[in-house]
Amino acid sequence: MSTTASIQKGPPPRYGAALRPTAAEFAAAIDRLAATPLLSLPLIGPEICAELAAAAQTLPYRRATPVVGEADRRVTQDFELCMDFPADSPFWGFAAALEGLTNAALELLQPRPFPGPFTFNDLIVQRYAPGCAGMSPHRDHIRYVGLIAIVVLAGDGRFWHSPDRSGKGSTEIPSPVGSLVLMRGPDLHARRDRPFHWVDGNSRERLSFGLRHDLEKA
Ligand SMILES: O=C(O)CCC(=O)C(=O)O
Repeated sequence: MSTTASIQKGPPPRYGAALRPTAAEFAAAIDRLAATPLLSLPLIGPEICAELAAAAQTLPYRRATPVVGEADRRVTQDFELCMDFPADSPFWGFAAALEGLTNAALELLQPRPFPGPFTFNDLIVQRYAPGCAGMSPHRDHIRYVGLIAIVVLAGDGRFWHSPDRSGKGSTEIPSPVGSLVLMRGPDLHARRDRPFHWVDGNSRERLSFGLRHDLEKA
């Protein structure tokens, strides 16, 4: 997946004040990721969700590859995606604001759970049609290090944490509109394991905004 532009693009980061957690609350969430591989928390209110959801509807989408991986690593994907954001898209400013909150939080934690400052250099909007199959159990690629942030902008559906690729014994992670699912990536808290997770059950169009750091990008 490729989003090559930096989050310096786009309008100034006016979303900072719209993010609900304080740096201390966000630091506490990152700290909890030492013991649990993923969690969710309220991030933004309905007005910002509606604004970003409206911006998401103007993006150029393509269908996700329906099946990736082979045999016991097969993952099915039933959604559309966009990784190609116009320079004036509000998603740049939003990403800059979340990156700012993340770094303010990391500054508060001793020892630092991640070496050096953190950047989100890989952005994606995913659009799930009502009644689609969603995305089967998978782990994010090992090159997405540190923190993985998934912001739910619209719709419904269930986000699951699974012990393995079978999906058996999964636990639902609450993901209402406005929430952030925060997931541990390699190198956070010096861990290398990655959580299995999956999405299903949306009856209304679901929009999510994913932010990652891809080691293979500058
Ligand atoms: O769109 C979502 O809610 C989750 C997406 C996801 O699991 C992923 O892209 O790895």
